[in-house]
Amino acid sequence: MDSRASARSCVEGILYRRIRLLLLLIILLSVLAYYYRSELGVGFGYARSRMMPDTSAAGSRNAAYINPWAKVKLIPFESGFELPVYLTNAGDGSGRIFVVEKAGRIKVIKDGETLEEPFLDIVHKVRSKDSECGLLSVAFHPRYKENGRFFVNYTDLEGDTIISEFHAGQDPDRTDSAGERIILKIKQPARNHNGGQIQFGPDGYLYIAMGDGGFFGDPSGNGQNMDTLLGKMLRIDVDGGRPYRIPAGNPFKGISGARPEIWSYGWRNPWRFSFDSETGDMYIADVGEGRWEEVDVQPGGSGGGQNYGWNLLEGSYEFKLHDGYDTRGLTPPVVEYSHDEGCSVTGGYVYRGKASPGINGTYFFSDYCAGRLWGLRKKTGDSWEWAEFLETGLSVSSFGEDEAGDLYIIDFGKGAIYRIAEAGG
Ligand SMILES: [Ca+2]
Repeated sequence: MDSRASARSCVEGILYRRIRLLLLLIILLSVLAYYYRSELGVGFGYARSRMMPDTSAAGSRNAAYINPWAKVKLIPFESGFELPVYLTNAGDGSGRIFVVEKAGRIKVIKDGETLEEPFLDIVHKVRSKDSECGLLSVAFHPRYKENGRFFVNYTDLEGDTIISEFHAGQDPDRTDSAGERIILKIKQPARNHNGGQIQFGPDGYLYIAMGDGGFFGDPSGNGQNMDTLLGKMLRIDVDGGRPYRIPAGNPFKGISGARPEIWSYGWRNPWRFSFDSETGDMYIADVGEGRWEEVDVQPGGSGGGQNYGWNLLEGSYEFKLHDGYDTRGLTPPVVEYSHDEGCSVTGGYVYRGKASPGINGTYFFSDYCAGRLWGLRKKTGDSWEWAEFLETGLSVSSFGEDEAGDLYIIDFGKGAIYRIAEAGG
């Protein structure tokens, strides 16, 4: 072999190794991109158009899509927040609004002004660097005014879910983070699908939405496994017993092989849910896998125990349905939309404020990628209609409600909050 040929083969060798390295890098990046295309981690522009199945496996109670029944606008309310993921009120007559920042802070808006010092700061306890981890929500006890108790949901430094209680301090706008009492710790197998919302129901019990624990497609089948709290809606009584008591009416209490905390099951990642303050109906927005986003509605006083389908179904369509499975026992969504229209549903609230009568009874929700403001309302019986009210252009992480029943929409990316109001009214 002469020196030129040897140089060439050497160059070819280097080139070959580089191509191999490049291919490996592309494969690695693709895997990472897929893994992180999660509920709060947009930006990879993953495939939006998918093959759509032509038949629903679970039957349909799907809402009819119509023109909006009112004109709605967004009024800039407050900004300057750092990755806000939730907003709520304390129900204590103070009129304050509490904004949850993902890193582990709760800020207070008082008399229209954001206080510099946070209401709660647990940044040192929270793992927030992954897109679906962090301080995810706060719920004030229905008698917060008397007892000062409030509850948070966050991922701890190991990435596990913590539901814990804090107590208001001397200064009503500041809380000592040392006074934490952990109510529930739930091991998380992966960084994604941690659920997020906690909320007191009209029955005074604390509801906790738990995602399926993550990875893809619910590999352990947690959504349908009654022996785990993952992939479930939980209901606990924080007023009786320590750390909590199982309410007498919980549907799986006393059933062997089932965790008594379970209120409903078959959830993938119910990031946001709420109760209609007038009817007690529960609205749950469950984030889909690769094709279907959904909103489910459970009538007030239903008694719980419903199976919402995951991972047998995604939306009302087959996902990992066993041969011959009778889907009649599964509760299909009221609204489902494909990934041609969004990527991750963000559940909101039913409007029951006084200021905008044209949207009374309308449940507002959105999508983190698409930013459309949708409304859903019940017609008669179990028939529903939904409509697009606005194209907001926001990356909607959550909605929130103040003491007057006014609703807010949160832009995660820009850290801004808008109030939803009827336009021209
Ligand atoms: Ca479902």
